[in-house]
Amino acid sequence: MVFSRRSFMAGATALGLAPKLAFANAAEQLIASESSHQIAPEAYPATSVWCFNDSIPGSLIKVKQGQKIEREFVNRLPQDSSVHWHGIRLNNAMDGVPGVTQDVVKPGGSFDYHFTAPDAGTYWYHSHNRSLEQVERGLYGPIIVEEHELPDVDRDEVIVLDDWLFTEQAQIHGDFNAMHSLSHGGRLGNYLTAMTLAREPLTVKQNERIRLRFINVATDKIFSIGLHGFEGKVVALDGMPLVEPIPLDHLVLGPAQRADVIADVTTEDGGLATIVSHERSSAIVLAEVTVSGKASRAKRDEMKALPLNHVESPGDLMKAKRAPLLMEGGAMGRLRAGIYKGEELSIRDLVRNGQVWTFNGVANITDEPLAELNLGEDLVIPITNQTAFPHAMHLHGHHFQEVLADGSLGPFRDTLLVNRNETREIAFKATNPGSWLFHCHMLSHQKAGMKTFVRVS
Ligand SMILES: [Cu+2]
Repeated sequence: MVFSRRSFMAGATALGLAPKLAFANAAEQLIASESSHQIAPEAYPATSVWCFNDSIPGSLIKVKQGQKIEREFVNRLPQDSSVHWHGIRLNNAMDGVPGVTQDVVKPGGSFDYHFTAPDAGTYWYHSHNRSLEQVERGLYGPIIVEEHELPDVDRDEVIVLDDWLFTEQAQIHGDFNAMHSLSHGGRLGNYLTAMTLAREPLTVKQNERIRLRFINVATDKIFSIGLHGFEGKVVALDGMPLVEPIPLDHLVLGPAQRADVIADVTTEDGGLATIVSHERSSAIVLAEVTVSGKASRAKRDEMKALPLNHVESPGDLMKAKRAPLLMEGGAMGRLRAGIYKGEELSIRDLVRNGQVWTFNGVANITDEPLAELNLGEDLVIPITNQTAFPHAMHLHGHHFQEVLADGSLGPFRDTLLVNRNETREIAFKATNPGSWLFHCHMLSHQKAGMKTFVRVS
């Protein structure tokens, strides 16, 4: 007789042998706690952080496509918390949004998360309570959902991009209410990192083919990444494989966005390849990659696209529901007044409540969704950014597509950068029932008002 581990456990329970064995079968834990890690160069002290499983980035969660992810989240922080599984099309009750899909998890409390990961790709998890503070302090980690058939690469590396606002002693600056950053481009840091999971510099071989999974976990920074000494293609965005991989020039990643790159190392044996961040008037080297030795094969075959995930596109957009979203507010914006908690407030009173941004004239989430949808219905959201800053709009529970100028649909994404004075249209088929947050993933902007939701029933 063949039986699974689980059925054996059930049998053991029936025989009264439970406690020890059942415990061995419990979900793995994801423990959020205070810790200390060397983030800045060695000349500086270690940084006090909050993180998952005592690790920055938090421990890797890796499953095969279609498998379950099960974690007992344990909160050992001095604050309420929760975990959001960014980009995974999961069941609503597991989405980790306090006040919308669950209650906060109190200090000392725990919550069992369990869901299936239907799509292969690069995702991440992070705190979704007081996100600006908790994500900034280090509460994030990568998720890899592996394809059934792995692409032909020699190695697979996660690169977590972060932007830290440090004090002179390399401690996380504790002012999360600074109105200047909330009302401008968000909390921007003074120390950039591109971290591998081992937090060690990479050593590669010439001609090696590498998959690099970039995840921008920064609270507010838009990274513009350059890769020198690599030749390849972007094969996936926000987890979802691209039908046509795009040439790797430079990579713009807004907060929460991901890009999978498959590239060959072109730097000669003994040289250095680099990953840089393009800043306004300079480029900062985020990582030096040592090239040592030569991979046996000289030149590889053409890079192939990854197998597509099965996400349904919206149908006839002429018949779709439309829910326009107007973004206003912020510094240099035109906002005079806005609704907050059901009351019309002047800009002065909004600021007094820490609110400076509105969606359709309303600051922060209310009981009113942006759109009510029936399961299977299509929604188009024209997003008009009338502020002086870019915003990274993230939809929970679904991937959407941008409606391009010629009417065709762009790649599936879960987060879209909308620049100032732009109107961009996104569309998706409501395939997942529940209340799904739709918010700016610049966590400063989210905190200061940019948050709504859609309801699918
Ligand atoms: Cu924003």
